[in-house]
Amino acid sequence: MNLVSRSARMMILAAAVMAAAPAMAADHAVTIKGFAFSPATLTVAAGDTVTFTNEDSAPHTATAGDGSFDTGRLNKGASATVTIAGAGNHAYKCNFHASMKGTISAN
Ligand SMILES: [Cu+2]
Repeated sequence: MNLVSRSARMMILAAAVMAAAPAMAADHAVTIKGFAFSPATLTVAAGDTVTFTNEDSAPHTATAGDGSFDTGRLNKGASATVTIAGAGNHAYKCNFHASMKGTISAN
């Protein structure tokens, strides 16, 4: 076997492995700062994860109204990663501050 054919075989093998593997879930970031979620609206693919990080001194949560995710209490500097399993629009809020709202739309 010469080097060219070995290289071609490796490329074919790699392509086959990539095609067989399920789509990789992406991670998205939401920052909580100044008593607001940023970005407040976010579109993801179902199965993706979202990491919420609290940069405020006050504790916050990101709690979906439909129960699909909940970070629980995030103290200053804390973060939590949730999986957005279901498609649709998931409105969420902070359990401690009713004015803090966001929406994650999953396709
Ligand atoms: Cu809050």
